[in-house]
Amino acid sequence: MSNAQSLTSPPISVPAMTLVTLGGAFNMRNVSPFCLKIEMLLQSLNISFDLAEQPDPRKAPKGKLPYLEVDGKTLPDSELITEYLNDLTGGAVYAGLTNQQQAYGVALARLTEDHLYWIMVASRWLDDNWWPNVVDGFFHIAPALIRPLAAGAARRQVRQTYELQGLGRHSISEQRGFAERDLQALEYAVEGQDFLFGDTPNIFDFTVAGVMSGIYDNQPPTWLTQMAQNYSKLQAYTERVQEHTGIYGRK
Ligand SMILES: N[C@@H](CCC(=O)N[C@@H](CS)C(=O)NCC(=O)O)C(=O)O
Repeated sequence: MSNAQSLTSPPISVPAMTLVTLGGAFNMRNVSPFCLKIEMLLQSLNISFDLAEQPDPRKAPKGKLPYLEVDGKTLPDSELITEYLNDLTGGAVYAGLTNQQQAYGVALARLTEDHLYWIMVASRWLDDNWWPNVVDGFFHIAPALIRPLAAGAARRQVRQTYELQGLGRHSISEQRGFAERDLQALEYAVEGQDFLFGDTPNIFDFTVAGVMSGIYDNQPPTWLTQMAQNYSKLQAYTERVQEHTGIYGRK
């Protein structure tokens, strides 16, 4: 896909880029918050790019998606890609943000990507009722004969990682409590304003909306989707960010 539409600034001269993403699943076009965030960022910077899909993260440079192909090199990790794009554009990513806004933005990014994200992952992978959707969505590419084996091994790894992270050591009702507090904090952060810091969205909005799009739009709904639907201002905000960039997580 090529993007040439101007949102905020005139096109700048940049090297050809391909954003490699996880692709779609669960009725979503782009199922990875980190990939969606970078798609939104590239679009808002008015940088032309191609999109490619790699449904097997093990084949990505650090075993995770997204990564950016640029200048014959691969650049993994959405935060490192963000820093690269900020340098490339002479600081456009954080332009106009005060130090305090940036500090607050980083804190919200850590909340969504390093805490709430894991609850989202668990709500898909570790809920026995939802698990068949993961097998269909992520493992349909595996040959039918080894599909249950491959999916089961990956699920054990997710369970282990969730335990190690710490959230996996809590009961479901305690995990629900952590999720409520994250969602409430995000709703308080966005209520009464269009975007986090003014009338146009920036990288921190893309970060929050990337994760929230995954929570609101995966089909069928997870227990976390149902919980998040009680936060109507957060849902409206998530829609607003996607509408503004023209980049949606859902199909
Ligand atoms: N810190 C990384 C996280 C990326 C990430 O966790 N991507 C997920 C998809 S949403 C992934 O590739 N997971 C595969 C795995 O962990 O094995 C970033 O910001 O890019």
